[in-house]
Amino acid sequence: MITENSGVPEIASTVYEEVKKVKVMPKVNIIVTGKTGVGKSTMINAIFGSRMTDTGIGKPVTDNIQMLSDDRIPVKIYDTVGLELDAGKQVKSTDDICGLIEKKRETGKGEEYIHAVWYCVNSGSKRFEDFEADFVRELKSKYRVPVFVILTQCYAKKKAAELANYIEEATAIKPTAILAEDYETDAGIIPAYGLDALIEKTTASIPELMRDSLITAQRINLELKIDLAKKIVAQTQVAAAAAGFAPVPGVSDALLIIPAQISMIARITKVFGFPFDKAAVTAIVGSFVGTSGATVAGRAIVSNLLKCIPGVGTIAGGAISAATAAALTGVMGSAYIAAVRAMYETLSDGDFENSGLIAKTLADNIKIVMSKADIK
Ligand SMILES: Nc1nc2c(ncn2[C@@H]2O[C@H](COP(=O)(O)OP(=O)(O)OP(=O)(O)O)[C@@H](O)[C@H]2O)c(=O)[nH]1
Ligand SMILES: [Mg+2]
Repeated sequence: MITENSGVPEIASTVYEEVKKVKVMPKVNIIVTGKTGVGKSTMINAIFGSRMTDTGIGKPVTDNIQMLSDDRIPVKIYDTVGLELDAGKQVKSTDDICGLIEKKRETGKGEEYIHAVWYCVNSGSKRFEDFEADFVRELKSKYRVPVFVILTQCYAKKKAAELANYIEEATAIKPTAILAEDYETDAGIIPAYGLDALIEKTTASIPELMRDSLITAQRINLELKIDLAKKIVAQTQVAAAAAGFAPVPGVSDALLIIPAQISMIARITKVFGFPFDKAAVTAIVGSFVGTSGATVAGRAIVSNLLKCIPGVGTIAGGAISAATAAALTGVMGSAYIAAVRAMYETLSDGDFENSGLIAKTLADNIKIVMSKADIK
């Protein structure tokens, strides 16, 4: 149990045990298909990070379908070998995809189902073929899977608009225009765009249980991650308010809410996809302690959080109301989200694997946020 006199190492150990208990999320299952070379792999990389295509390579499901998955990411991508021009192969490929959807549905387990199909079309192609339109319509109406038509490599928006109109007429689906990677032209660089909208649309049309998985797995839409983190804070505030009512003799009430806050930090960390090893945990706990000294970290955490709540001051005898318990938790949650946000925007693809860098940057950011009283 964490007491007034607990030090950073002791609290960090407790946190670390708590982190290990955080439930593994179910994997959201997405089929990515379209003709060869449209940019499927480039898009998967941009959305989920290179580790998805580097380390997740290679489990053949059929001749035409490969499953990409990585233990650390709650998503399974079924990457299909391009739908070829040859009519025989087209039929084989589309049959394979429909077969996979049916097979997964037959399991009767919602977590196993295919939750979305991303159908990619190169925005530079002259036409959207009839067989493509038929296939997309069939996925939608017969197989009842949310289907998104994606116009890839969209650096010439005007030209792409014509194709988009044609596709919408043929399928009744408004395509999402994307450029997964910056595109270099003689006139300058066209920055990547559109993937955040794709993630937002997809998230909105999959079952709620899978929504958190997709938000966690993707790295493109930071706002969705922040919203999910805020939801976790709100849930924890309810739990903390309840703990505020259940006094334990000899222990400050304020300390009783720390375990709930600990699992809050752990859950939020997972949403952002950071490695959370012991060193990172120790750095995070240490940064909430501030400068007051690591030997009495328990008390220091609480008094640091209290500083940020106007009108509360110190707590006599450690008794806190449910409202204060919720407020303390809110401060810790908001501080952590602010610190993560500041860091997230500066990270590049490979940095996510660098737990030393993550630990240090996060700890520094928490200190900065906590030193300003106006945490929102
Ligand atoms: N700059 C830029 N290049 C892209 C983009 N999308 C695709 N490309 C390029 O287009 C080529 C094909 O992209 P891939 O992602 O390999 O296409 P694919 O659909 O996975 O191809 P297959 O797996 O062979 O079916 C590569 O050279 C990419 O670099 C993009 O958004 N921006
Ligand atoms: Mg590919």
